[in-house]
Amino acid sequence: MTDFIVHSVAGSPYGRAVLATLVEKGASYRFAPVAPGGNRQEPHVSRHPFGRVPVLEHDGYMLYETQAILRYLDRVLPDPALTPADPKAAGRMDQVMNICDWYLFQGVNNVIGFHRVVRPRLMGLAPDEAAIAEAMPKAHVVFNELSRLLGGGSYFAGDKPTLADILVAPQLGFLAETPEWAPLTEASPNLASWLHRMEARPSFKATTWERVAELAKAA
Ligand SMILES: N[C@@H](CCC(=O)N[C@@H](CS)C(=O)NCC(=O)O)C(=O)O
Repeated sequence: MTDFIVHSVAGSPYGRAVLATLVEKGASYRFAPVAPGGNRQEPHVSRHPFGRVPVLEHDGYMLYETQAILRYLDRVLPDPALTPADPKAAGRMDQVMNICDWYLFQGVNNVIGFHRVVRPRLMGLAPDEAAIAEAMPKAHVVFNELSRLLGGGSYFAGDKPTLADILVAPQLGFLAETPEWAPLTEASPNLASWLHRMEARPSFKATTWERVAELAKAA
């Protein structure tokens, strides 16, 4: 039985974090594609008044905001745990998740990833080079800080992946497709190795843009 419904679009990094969490948990789910441009129209705005994706539906319970969804899934599907038991490690996980939302997505991925990947692929438009150049100083700060927090560890909050790794990896996966990736990771090769580690996981192989587009087509 499919317990979980994920309303999202193929290619959404936040949507991918939800799907990857469900795969990590071994849960069955249904992908419910939001039509192109339909995120700001009914029926989607009744699910998400801010017109974003993803939205999780579980037994009639509706939840948006990816961090809330990931934490909810970790509570209702406790095995394997994706939140460290140790308070300091859990604090680090929460910190990295907030860096993702406040600094990595806002002003970095929603500019560079949008102009380099989304605009050309979905809209057939050329990237705005000036906007990308303007986002680079902030991008360097974010990459340097994520690299510092990761240090020599395998994952951000211990020796196993947590919700932080699952939230950040789709965002960096997007940026890895851009020419900005090489200068951004020049001083932070640990982030590039970490991304390879994350992308090798079955949960990330199962949730690439192409794989989710297939799910959307079959829905
Ligand atoms: N704070 C939201 C952000 C979600 C978000 O911005 N999603 C993007 C796709 S990755 C989106 O819906 N963009 C559509 C738009 O802005 O029109 C969350 O954590 O779920």
